[in-house]
Amino acid sequence: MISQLQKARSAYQPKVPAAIEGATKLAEGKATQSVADQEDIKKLFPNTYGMPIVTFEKATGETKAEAFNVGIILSGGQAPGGHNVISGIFDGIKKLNKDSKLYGFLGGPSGLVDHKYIELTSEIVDEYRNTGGFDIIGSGRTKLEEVEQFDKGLEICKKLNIKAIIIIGGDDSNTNACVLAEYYLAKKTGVQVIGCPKTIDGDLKNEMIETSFGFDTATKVYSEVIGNIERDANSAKKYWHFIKLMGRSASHVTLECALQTQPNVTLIGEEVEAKNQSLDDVVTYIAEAVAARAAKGLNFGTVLVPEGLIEFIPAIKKLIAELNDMLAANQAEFDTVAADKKIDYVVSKLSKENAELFKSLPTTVSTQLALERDPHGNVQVSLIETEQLLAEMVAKKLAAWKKEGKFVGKFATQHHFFGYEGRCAAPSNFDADYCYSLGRVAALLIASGKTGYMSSVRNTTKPAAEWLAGGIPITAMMNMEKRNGKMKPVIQKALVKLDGGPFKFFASKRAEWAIETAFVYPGPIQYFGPTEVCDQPTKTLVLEH
Ligand code: FBP
Repeated sequence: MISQLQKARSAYQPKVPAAIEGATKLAEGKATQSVADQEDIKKLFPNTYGMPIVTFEKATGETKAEAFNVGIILSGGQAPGGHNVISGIFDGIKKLNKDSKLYGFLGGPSGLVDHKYIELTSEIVDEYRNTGGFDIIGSGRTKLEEVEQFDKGLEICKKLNIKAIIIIGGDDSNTNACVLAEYYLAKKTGVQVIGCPKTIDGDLKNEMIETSFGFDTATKVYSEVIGNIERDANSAKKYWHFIKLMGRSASHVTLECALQTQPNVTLIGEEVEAKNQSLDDVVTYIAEAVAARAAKGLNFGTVLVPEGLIEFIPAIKKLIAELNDMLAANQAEFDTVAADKKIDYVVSKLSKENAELFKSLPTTVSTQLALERDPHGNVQVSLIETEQLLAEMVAKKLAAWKKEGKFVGKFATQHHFFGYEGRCAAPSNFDADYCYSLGRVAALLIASGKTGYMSSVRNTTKPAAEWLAGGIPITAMMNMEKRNGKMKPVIQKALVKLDGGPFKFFASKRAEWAIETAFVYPGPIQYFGPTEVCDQPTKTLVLEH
C-alpha cells in the first residue's frame, strides 16, 4: 500500500536543464588541475589528471548511442533524491538506446565486489520515482580501495557487459570512484566510472559542484521540526531546547537550519576551531545567552549544535589526530587487547597532555572517540550525545552563577537529535529535479566515453530550465590529507567558510536572535502549490551565489 501523497507524487515529472531535454553536444573546456598538491595528485592519477571540464549544449536532431549497460552503487548514508538519480540514469540510458540495461549492485560497494546485483527494470524503477530512501538497492559503507576489490568488480562488469559504473556517494566514495576510474583506465579495461555528489551534510561542494543532493530536503525537514519546537518553547515558555543536527564534519546543516528558523544560539564548529575555543568557552557562550534572556524574564530558548562540534574543538581535534596515528600504528596489538582493557591501553599510549584530556571526558565520549570508527576511519559523531553534554555543563555553570548572583532565572532543558528523520524524506521539488538531472547527465557522460568525472548540474538558484549540465574531473577536487596515519589523495571537504555569504549573514543577525524571540516557523515541505513555496532552494545556496 502506498500513501495518497506518494501516489500523487509518483506522477511528478522532474524538471531538467533545457540543454539536455533533447539532442545534446559536448563542449570541452580548459584542462584542470587539482585544488592543491598538484604534483602528488598528478603522479597518483597519471591517466585521469588534468582532464577538461565538459558541458552539454543543445543540439539539433537526436542523440543516440549503441546499447550499453550500466551498474550503479549507492554508497554511504541515505540522502533524499537517490531514487531520482537512479530514475534519471534509467531514463537517460533508455533515451540513448532502448536496449541499454541498468544493473543495481546491492547493499553498497560490497555488492560490486560480492557480485550481488539485480537488473533494474521499468517496473521496479517506476515504483521508486520521487520517493525518499535508498531501499531500491540498499546502501553500505564498504570502502572500495583494494586492487583485489577492483578486480572482482571487473569480473562482474565483464560478465554483465557493463560499460560504466556510477557511484552515488559523498566525498570518500567519490574519491574511491576516482581511484577505480584510474585503475580501470590504466589497465585498459574499457570500464568507465562516474560519480554523483550525494550527502545531506552538504560538504561535497566546490565552485563546480554547487551542492550535494539531499541537503535541501534534509535541512527543510529539520527546519520544520525546529520551527515546531520553537513555537512550543514560545508557547510553554519553560524549556531551553538543545538540538543536535547531523553533519559529521561540516556545520552546513546547522547553519542552514539557523538561517531558516532564527534560533537563540547556534554553534558553528568551524568558528569554534578558528577562535581556538575550549569546551568551557562554548559552554560559557551558551550560558551567557541563557542569563541574558533570563534577565528579561525569558526562561526558554533554542540552541542548535552541529554533531561534528566535538571534533572542531582544537584540543579534542589534536587528541583525535593522535588517536588516529596511534591506532593505525598499533592496530594488530590493539585488536588483541581485551574489551574492558582497551581504554587503559589507549591512555597508556597517548602523550601526557592528551591522556589527561582523554581521561577528563565522559566515558561515553571517550569510548566513541577511541573505539568506534566507521570503515573510512571516521569518528561516529552521531553517536556522541553532545547536546546532552552541553546542556549538563551549562546547567552546572548557571548553578554556580546563581550563587554569585549572575543568573536570576530558571533553566530546564529538553534534548533532541535530528538526523535520521531527514535522510529518507520524500525529496523536495529541488532535490527531485536536481537528482533526476544528475542522473540524466551521468548517462550522457557515459555515452560520451568519459571516466573519472562527477556529474554536475550548476546555476541551481535559477529555474531548472536554465541549469547548466556537464561533468567535472574528480581529480580537480582533490588534495592530499592524512588518513589512518598515511597521506592519501582525497576530495577536499567543503567546510563552512567564515568569510562566505551564509555565515556572514548569520553572524550579522545572531546577537539580535540571541536576546529576542525572533523565531521563524517554516512549516513542512510543500510539493504542490505556488512556486515561491514549493521550489525555493536553500538559503545557503542563495547566499553563496
Ligand atoms: P554520508 O557522508 O555518507 O552521506 O553520511 C552522512 C551522515 O548522515 C552524517 O551526517 C552522519 O554522521 C552519518 O552519516 C551517520 O552514519 P550512519 O548512517 O552510519 O549512522
